[in-house]
Amino acid sequence: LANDLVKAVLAGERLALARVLTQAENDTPAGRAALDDLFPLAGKAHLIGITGAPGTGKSTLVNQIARCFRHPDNGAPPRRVGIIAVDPTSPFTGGAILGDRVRMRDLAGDPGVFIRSMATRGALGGLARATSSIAQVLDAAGYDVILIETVGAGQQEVEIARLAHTTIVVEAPGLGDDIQAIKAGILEIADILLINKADRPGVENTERSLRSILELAHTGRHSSNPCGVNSRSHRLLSGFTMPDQNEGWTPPLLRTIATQAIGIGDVVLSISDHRQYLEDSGEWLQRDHTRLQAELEDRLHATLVDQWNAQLPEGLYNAILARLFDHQCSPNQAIAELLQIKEKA
Ligand SMILES: Nc1nc2c(ncn2[C@@H]2O[C@H](COP(=O)(O)OP(=O)(O)O)[C@@H](O)[C@H]2O)c(=O)[nH]1
Ligand SMILES: [Mg+2]
Repeated sequence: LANDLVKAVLAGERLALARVLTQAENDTPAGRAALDDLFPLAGKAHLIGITGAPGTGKSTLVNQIARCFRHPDNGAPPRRVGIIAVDPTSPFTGGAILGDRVRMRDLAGDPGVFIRSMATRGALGGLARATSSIAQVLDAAGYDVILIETVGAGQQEVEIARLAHTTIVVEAPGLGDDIQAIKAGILEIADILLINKADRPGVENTERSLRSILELAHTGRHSSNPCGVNSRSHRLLSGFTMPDQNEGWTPPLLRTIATQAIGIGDVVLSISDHRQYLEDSGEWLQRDHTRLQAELEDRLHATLVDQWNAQLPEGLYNAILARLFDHQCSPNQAIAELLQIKEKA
């Protein structure tokens, strides 16, 4: 069945694509089988993350950027565009998702565009995993450019940025900009920095504070590890040196007015400049490899924990946890005991 569905996806059937995406997102056996079949065809798409605080205009920008890729004004062939809207702010109502659909309505009916909205369910790692699966399916299905919109909330951005070849950070005037930017700590992951809503008062202030933060961030590049792996993966990745992110690339700071389609051409130019830079420097491959290794290890961790959980005698975990709470055993002793049981089983 997975195979027929995969054939339909490759034949360009949108309903089949939607079904495979749902299965991949939910990590069902059928979804995994489809991904196994599709994976050899993935690895060509340009993954572009668009991140920033709610209301900065990300969805409007995504809509405009997608239109630019669909209707290039330099005579280049149109690119097929996949859009993944990740919205952890509305897991229950779906309100924001509906809003995004409305904002992206210009693209509706274009067979070269596929829009996928996701709500988060549960864990952070789960979201990154599901987003990655969805990107792989769209990539294999022949979408050249995949725009991934995420709401700025800190750690989440770093996780999703690890997925992307190019990360666009969106700011807007009047959102308590500088403090917000520092707090979110997402400027360091920016390959392209946008000040959207440039029609609003306060643009100069925003630009000034962003410039100073940007300079700081890039002086500290070598000591920081903006797209580094989380501590959970440190052991397996310890022999793996992170490339010096963005050495040789200075993130441009651009102004846009997404609602009037102003400045979008420059954004798309910067995107293709960045792609060129990634390819010339070898970073394109490095980023791909870092991403795949991180995904492998993330899934490995999850699988091992699941397997271990399945073997664990009922109630043992809680019993050991209670002893830990009472300081009758240390965390390390608790682990030793939990793993010993598994070996005996
Ligand atoms: N004045 C102004 N409003 C904008 C601009 N871009 C987006 N908006 C508006 O800002 C609101 C939030 O936009 P949206 O794209 O949903 O932001 P998101 O939450 O970051 O995805 C909407 O009402 C947009 O119409 C802009 O450049 N200028
Ligand atoms: Mg949005």
